Amino acid sequence: MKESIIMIGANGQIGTELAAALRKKFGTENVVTSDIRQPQVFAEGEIFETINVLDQDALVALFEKYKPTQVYLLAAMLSATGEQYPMKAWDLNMTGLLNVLNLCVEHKVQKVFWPSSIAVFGPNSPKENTDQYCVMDPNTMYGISKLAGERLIEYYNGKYKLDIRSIRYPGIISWKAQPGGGTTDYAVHIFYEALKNNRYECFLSENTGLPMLYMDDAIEGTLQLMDAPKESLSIRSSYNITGISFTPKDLALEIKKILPNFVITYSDNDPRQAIADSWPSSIEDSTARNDWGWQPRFDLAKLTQDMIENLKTK
Ligand code: AKB
Repeated sequence: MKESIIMIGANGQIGTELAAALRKKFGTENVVTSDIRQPQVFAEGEIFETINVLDQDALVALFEKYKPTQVYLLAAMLSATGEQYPMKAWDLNMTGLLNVLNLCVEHKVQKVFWPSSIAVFGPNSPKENTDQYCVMDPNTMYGISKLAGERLIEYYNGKYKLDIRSIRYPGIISWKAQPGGGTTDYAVHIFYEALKNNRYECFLSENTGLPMLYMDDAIEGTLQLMDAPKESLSIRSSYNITGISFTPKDLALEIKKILPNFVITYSDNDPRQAIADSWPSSIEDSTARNDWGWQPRFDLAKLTQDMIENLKTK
């Protein structure tokens, strides 16, 4: 059967690359991307609609026009910006999700993807190898909205049989599109600054460990989850997945192996430190491995090399 795919919030770090992967897999003519603003680059044949996910009428029109079989909802405000604008974060992350969930039920959409985050964990969650199920007490508006979203998608799956699938993304490292407004963003900015100025002032302290994932693995994992047979999915909230866990110091040492003159310094008193301190430093992902064969390929050395090679020629 021919797919009709809609991605909402497609211009961000993940959307940019996930949309490209979906176009390659399903055909450019079968993937409609949308965002609140036009993308900067626009390839021939790509279909784009300017949509605010909070605009109910515009969303209804989008669904009626394209009659989607699959929907990817990526529009969200991330952790650091969410702390600056908590009410806006709640509204975008929750009202946006509910708007899309209700339309997906109404239009009998076959499969839906919505990303959660390691931000669903909080200060009382285990710090190391954080389990799929454990104490979850997020203390950021972003984390609270993601945890509420997880409860909602499981509810919609049970009550309306909506086949919605989700991953708790850790920090995502990539070179094609920059992240914005997150706490894990340092792990991307560091590469730009290392290549441009040979130095980087990190907003997190040197020993702040966080779970991370290279974009290639994130995209492959997302497509794999969306392809998995329904019966194999034991989690209907959101799956823990991880690639590698490292600290700013570990990453700086790896960069120095390729750029020996690179210098990292650390700033004090950045509000993002408290967010990072409330999150796990590593997470456990055996359920994703068992249910749908999750298996990351990039370790710290490989991702560092790939980032530097690609950014040098960008
Ligand atoms: C953030 O830092 O807010 C995001 C995330 C971990 O969800 N990258």
